[in-house]
Amino acid sequence: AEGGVFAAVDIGASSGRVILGRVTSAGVALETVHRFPNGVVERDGGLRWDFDALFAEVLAGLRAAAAAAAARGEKIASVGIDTWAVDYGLVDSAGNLVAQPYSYRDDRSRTAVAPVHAKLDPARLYQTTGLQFLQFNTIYQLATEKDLDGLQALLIPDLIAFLLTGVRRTEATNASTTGLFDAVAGEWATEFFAALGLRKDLFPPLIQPGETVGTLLPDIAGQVDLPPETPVVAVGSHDTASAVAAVPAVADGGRGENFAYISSGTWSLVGLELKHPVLTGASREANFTNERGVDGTIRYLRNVGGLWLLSECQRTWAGEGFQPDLAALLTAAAALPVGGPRINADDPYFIAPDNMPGRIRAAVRRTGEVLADDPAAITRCIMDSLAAGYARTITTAERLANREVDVVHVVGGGSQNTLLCQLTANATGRPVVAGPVEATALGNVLVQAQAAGAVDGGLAELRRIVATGTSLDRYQPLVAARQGCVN
Ligand code: LFR
Repeated sequence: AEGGVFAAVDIGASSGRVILGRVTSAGVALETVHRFPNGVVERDGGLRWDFDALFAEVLAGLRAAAAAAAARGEKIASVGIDTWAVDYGLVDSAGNLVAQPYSYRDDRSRTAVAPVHAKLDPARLYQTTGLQFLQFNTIYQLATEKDLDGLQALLIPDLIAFLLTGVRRTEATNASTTGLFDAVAGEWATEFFAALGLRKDLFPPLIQPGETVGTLLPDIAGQVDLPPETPVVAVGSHDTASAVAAVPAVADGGRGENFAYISSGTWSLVGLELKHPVLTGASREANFTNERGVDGTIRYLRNVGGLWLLSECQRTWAGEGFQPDLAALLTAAAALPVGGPRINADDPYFIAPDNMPGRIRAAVRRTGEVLADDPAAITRCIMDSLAAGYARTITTAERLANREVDVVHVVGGGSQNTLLCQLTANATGRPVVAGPVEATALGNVLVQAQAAGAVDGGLAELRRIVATGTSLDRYQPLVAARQGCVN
């Protein structure tokens, strides 16, 4: 590959992978060399991530990447890491992780919201951080910690990078999800640390996507069969930042495409890319976030519920001995009539795991309707509710940011869900362009390629490369369906 070979570690809430990305002018060829499951585990009185197991999988994946590259006589130019946001591990001065990190799905942070808001008014928090309110934002999780003396908090991708290199940094796109980051200045919001009694150096110093964290520790290099001079490069370590960087929106006739994006996986992250944050009261009331993207962009978006709703249903059904194949389930759901019951997919009621079909039916009951205890009907309800949530969110984003959207890009796992994509086109009344499914890994690889000097021209060039190298599916809105006549 003339542009270089890069290893991407990409871990989501339900699975992780290590991918080799070969960059050429014709696009990026991805080779998945290692895949492993992930999920929250009940441990020590809370919902946590089994981080030790994840880190062992990262090492196994890097070893597989080294072998795959060596087999072709290639050299891995660098390693980049992305995961979900918000969560952190606590590390002592000797560099040991003191406990397995809590998951944002653990309920403990809910009770910390009021005490934090008593010290810092939510309006003031929003004016500085521009962060949407989610009960699990890092700021609330930290408020539940009893003793942070002598400990440092490392966000999950930063923790992996630290264990690989021995260097502690906080990558900026992910720092912007903590609730302790100034959206305008692009720095830590030092005054909030003081107000909450947190040490200024609780998190390591910031690093920007494209900068080098460090090189592999000799012991790690030996374990994974890579040269110790292999750099770990900071990418958009927040998975959503990497995914948005790889949205294949291309400038058309000299003007940028007016696009909205939906990064569709466990969550649906729905919004716009902006140059400047929107910190108005109306934006706060609509609970839009101003998270940082690569190249200093702002990801102006909302967390709408996601395919978590469906994967949790499937887990419950499997436990009851019913294991429908996803394609069959979606076909049966697609055959049901339009206008069925809906839920509010972003209700915090759906954050925790377990008995999702029952909770969805209960939520429908509260709207005065009835949802059959039938997997196809429940699946259809989830899809209709997500599509309605996307449409509402995009319309609100247009109003709040004073922009117009011509096209909706869906990237990530959900881009393969044809029912959801068609319902999204119908609900938004805009064409939907679906793909790539591996946007996060592509964004990770391309930011590394840019850092290596193999790609030049910023986000626009990254997106052109993705668009050139991916076959995209297009969906036109069906007007009749919007009027409730046919599917
Ligand atoms: C998506 C994501 C979202 C974040 C949620 C929790 O994987 O990173 O952007 O809000 O997970 O961290």
